[in-house]
Amino acid sequence: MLHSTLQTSLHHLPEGYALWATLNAALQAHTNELRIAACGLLKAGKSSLLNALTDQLETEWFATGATRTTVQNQFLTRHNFTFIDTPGLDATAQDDAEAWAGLHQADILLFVHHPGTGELHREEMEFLARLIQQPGARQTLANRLLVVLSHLDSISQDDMARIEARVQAQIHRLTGFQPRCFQVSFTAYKKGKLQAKTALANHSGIPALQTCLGDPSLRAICQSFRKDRIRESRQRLLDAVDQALALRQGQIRQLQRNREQLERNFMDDATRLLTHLHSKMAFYNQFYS
Ligand SMILES: Nc1nc2c(ncn2[C@@H]2O[C@H](COP(=O)(O)OP(=O)(O)O)[C@@H](O)[C@H]2O)c(=O)[nH]1
Ligand SMILES: [Mg+2]
Repeated sequence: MLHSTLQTSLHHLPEGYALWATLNAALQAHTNELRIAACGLLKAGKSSLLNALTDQLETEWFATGATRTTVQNQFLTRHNFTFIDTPGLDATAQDDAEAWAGLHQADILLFVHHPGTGELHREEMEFLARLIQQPGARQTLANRLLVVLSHLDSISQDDMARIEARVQAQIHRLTGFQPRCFQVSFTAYKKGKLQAKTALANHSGIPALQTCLGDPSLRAICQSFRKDRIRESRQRLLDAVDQALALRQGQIRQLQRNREQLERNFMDDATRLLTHLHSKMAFYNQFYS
């Protein structure tokens, strides 16, 4: 619960609560283990991917399914990371708000796309456009955003390569960079692991993603991102305060000008009245004296 004075102050800022919440999330996340969030459309394969990365192949900590299963962010800490599953981006406005609350705490973003649905959809492009605008995002997003194409098992190699090239081109046009891209199969990984078929598990693409996540250079990039995120969130809040103050000062100056004008009008009226009364008095004095 916010302190009531702060609450009242935020109320006067446009987007005040959102700016404060972003800064707060950045400050809270600062000392925690690195956070990896899966994001993407409904049924892209987000929850399945996180189950693979957190060894939840049979237990499925992150509920999967053909319907809208994740409506709240889900967290699980494993292998020195906290994994965050977020609701699908194309479901409801409430799901979107919840997903963004999770993404504001994330360091590494697994952007999961189902290549069976073709290239990136409008909602995915809009999401990426918003992502690049997040505080501190621009400097390091090229390294922290990992594109994951799921369903490698059910799509031909040619189609997979074609979709990957298209997705990369779309992201490059939007952001100016080409993120790393991983083609994965959750089902191949699960089968490979549960049946001790190492080649199949390796072929699933999940181990390559795990190696990338464990890379110390990615860790270092995330640490620098956290500092950028705090600095820029704080700056945006301060800028909003400055803008609100400038607006108020302008309004006060205008009110002062109005008051001065009213005073001048009043004095003019009063002077006219007095002059009029004096002349009348002079007239009556002359008449009756
Ligand atoms: N064949 C295949 N099915 C997958 C793969 N990844 C996910 N699925 C299935 O796709 C459906 C949606 O997956 P889910 O992880 O719940 O997607 P989410 O909505 O993005 O979390 C589920 O029925 C999964 O079993 C994959 O790599 N290969
Ligand atoms: Mg899910």
